[in-house]
Amino acid sequence: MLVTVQQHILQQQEDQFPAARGNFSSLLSGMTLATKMIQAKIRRAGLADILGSAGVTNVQGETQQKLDVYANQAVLHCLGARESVAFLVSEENEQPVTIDRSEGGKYIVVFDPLDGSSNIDVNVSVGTIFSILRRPDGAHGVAAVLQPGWKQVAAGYVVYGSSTIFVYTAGKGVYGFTLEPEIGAFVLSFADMKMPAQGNTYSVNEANADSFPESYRTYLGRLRSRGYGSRYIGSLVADFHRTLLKGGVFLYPPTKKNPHGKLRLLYEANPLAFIAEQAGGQAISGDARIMDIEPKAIHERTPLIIGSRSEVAEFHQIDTRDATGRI
Ligand code: AHM
Ligand code: MG
Repeated sequence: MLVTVQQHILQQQEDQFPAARGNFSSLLSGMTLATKMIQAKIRRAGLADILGSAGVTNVQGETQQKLDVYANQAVLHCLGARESVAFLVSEENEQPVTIDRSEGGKYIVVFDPLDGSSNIDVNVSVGTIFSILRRPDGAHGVAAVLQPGWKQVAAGYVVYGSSTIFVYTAGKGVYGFTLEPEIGAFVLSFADMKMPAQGNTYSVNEANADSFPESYRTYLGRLRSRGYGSRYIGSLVADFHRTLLKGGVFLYPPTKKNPHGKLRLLYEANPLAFIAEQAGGQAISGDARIMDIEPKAIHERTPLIIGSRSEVAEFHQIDTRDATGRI
């Protein structure tokens, strides 16, 4: 019999959060509803007038696509109605969106509504990424949101690819669900996902290689000399999803243009790091575990090295050696 994401989440809630009284599952089902709305819109891109730029830039100074705006509104709308939510923090909003409730919500949801959106116009996979945190007692605003990744209660992503796949962890393994279009439900298709301990590809924007720190260039040279192949889509969710299934490593190093890397700690690196670790992989920023970093700002960026245990460990070894000058 089919297991839907709703059934699975309810089961996990009973096992893991017996006191949650439906709050947590209601929150995750708000997220699945939003992503179904987003995927329906994406499937119609090219038919309706929804491709292209919305004519404005977001807080990161990036051009917002019409679908960025729609996806952000869909998540705000679907989660804003859930009682358990206190704050919503989006890549597209400069400040947290506070859900004003007298009784106060218990959870904070941090998300990238449409990752890789510059790929939409050319029909390449894009995604949604989210991270769920507990609201510290009585905490408000930005201070409530600035928590290290190890405090995440759950995290997940959706990849809008040749099929639509929802992957999440609530700290007890990683589960993947495929949207069954006939019944409109996400159905369990990947139980207890494990990342291979080693792979044979690396994934990085190699056009920036001249401005990577030395340790990254040494590392990539070593992988190449051992016959690794290269795969890079330019949509983090899609590149990560492949790495989760096939193994290997994804990197976004510091570059001349982006000295702290390009990817955002709270709603890109942390949720994917949680999933990677739950699947037996690792995620570091160079010298630090991603989920140990104490964030200082909501839209903070971090270098990211994420993937199979073996490849991430090898990078760490080279990076540490370079930093200390020891062989
Ligand atoms: P976005 O969240 O604004 O779409 O930007 C993040 C995207 C990631 O999906 C992807 O890994 C990265 O940007 C690609 O960057 P680059 O074009 O520099 O390789
Ligand atoms: Mg993104």
